[in-house]
Amino acid sequence: MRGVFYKNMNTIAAISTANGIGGIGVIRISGKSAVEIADKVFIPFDGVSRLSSLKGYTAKYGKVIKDGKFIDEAIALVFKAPHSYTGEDVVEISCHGGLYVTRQVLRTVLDAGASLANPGEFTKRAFLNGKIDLSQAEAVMDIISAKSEHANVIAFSQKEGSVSKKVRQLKDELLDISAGLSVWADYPEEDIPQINEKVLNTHLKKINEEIFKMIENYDLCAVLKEGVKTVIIGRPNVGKSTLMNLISGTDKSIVTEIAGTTRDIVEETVMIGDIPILLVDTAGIRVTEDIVEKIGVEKAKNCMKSADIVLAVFDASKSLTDEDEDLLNSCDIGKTVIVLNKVDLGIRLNMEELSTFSDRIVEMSVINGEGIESLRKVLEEIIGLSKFEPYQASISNERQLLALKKAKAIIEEAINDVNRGITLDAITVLLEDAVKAIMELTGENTSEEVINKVFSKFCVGK
Ligand SMILES: Nc1nc2c(ncn2[C@@H]2O[C@H](COP(=O)(O)OP(=O)(O)OP(=O)(O)O)[C@@H](O)[C@H]2O)c(=O)[nH]1
Ligand SMILES: [Mg+2]
Repeated sequence: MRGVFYKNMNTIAAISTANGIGGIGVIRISGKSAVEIADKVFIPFDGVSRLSSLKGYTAKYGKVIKDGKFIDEAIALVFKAPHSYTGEDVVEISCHGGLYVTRQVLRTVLDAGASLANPGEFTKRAFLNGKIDLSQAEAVMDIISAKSEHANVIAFSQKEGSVSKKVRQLKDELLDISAGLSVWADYPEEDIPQINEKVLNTHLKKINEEIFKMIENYDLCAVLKEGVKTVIIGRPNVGKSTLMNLISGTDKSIVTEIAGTTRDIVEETVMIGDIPILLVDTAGIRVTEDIVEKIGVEKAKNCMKSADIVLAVFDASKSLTDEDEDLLNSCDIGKTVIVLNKVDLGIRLNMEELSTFSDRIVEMSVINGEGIESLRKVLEEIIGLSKFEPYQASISNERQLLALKKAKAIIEEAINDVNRGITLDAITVLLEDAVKAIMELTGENTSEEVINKVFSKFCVGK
């Protein structure tokens, strides 16, 4: 379907800058009448030229007018098809970034004949016109929403075509194998060397390994994009809220020497190094008859279950209590970091006993800001940041993950079939299905419904 729509699509316009007050606001117009429509509303100050007489990549300073009335002064930038974001003729009018004025300029452009763009319609046109594939279009959205350097690097490498390239490579390899199989199956009487099942198996396994690596990298990418839910837990008064405030650099959580100060969930998004963390402070866990505190304790326990990482805080200056031990027993140690706080008061807690639960122990004096660097290192290690290769082809959403999982399952079936001596015809069919699944990543084999769904998540103007 790509490439077909180009000539027939109407001309669309929208405000492409954020919905708010800014230094400038950009109204983007795209389609075959973009320049003609812009000419109706924009008059260059030089008094002679028209936008339609300009070459691509040219800007003019002038005024936006409506029915002869001055709306704003602006710069119009002309792009000529196919050398534009959408692949169509595009005019971008940069005016003053006030809420009222940008809307007035947009209204003027719409009155001159453009239709209001749907969410993501500019990027959708770039896709339909073959400027970018679906994985690159999705990367555009990821770049816009990236909250950290890592997330931005992943999105940018996808936008630059890392996934597209990988898809092409895997597709070519699978098609090569499948072509070899077909030739052999179709012309058995010809003098074609017999397919060596061992070689075929090795080849398919190598492809599957590459797909597996992409799937594995996905979890890490998701973490870097969406943030890691990290819950601070421990019995009352061990310094959980002090830790929350130290990491977040705020005094959002109330700190007092009274046990049972925090009774509700307190959340804050923070960065540790380049990792976005959704940090959650909770009520101290203890047996209590206080109705409000009881609810807080229940909430804390639930939070612990849904956390990616648990920071279990203990008071180093006191022996482990029964409450501490209960807590340790209920922790999923694989995702737990033991924070041994208040080391400034001396360590009275039995370290040997504690280390039977986990060797991931960070000594801290949170009140003095000590130990935060060690905590950061341990967090990076748990998240697996050292294994992360941002420039690898990294998929970035569930849609892409599903397509890859589908391809992997099909190839596994093919490998099993080869081992069981199933006819090569049947294996060829499986390999063709695997190619189709892989092509879903780039949108070459994706239904219109899915494509529409992808673009509906964009904002208007992108
Ligand atoms: N000496 C010392 N005191 C600390 C340290 N960290 C916290 N405290 C003190 O311990 C007390 C309790 O701290 P909080 O952060 O409120 O403890 P909490 O675990 O949130 O307590 P609850 O909300 O009641 O569960 C306060 O008086 C803090 O100043 C530390 O590293 N050393
Ligand atoms: Mg607290």
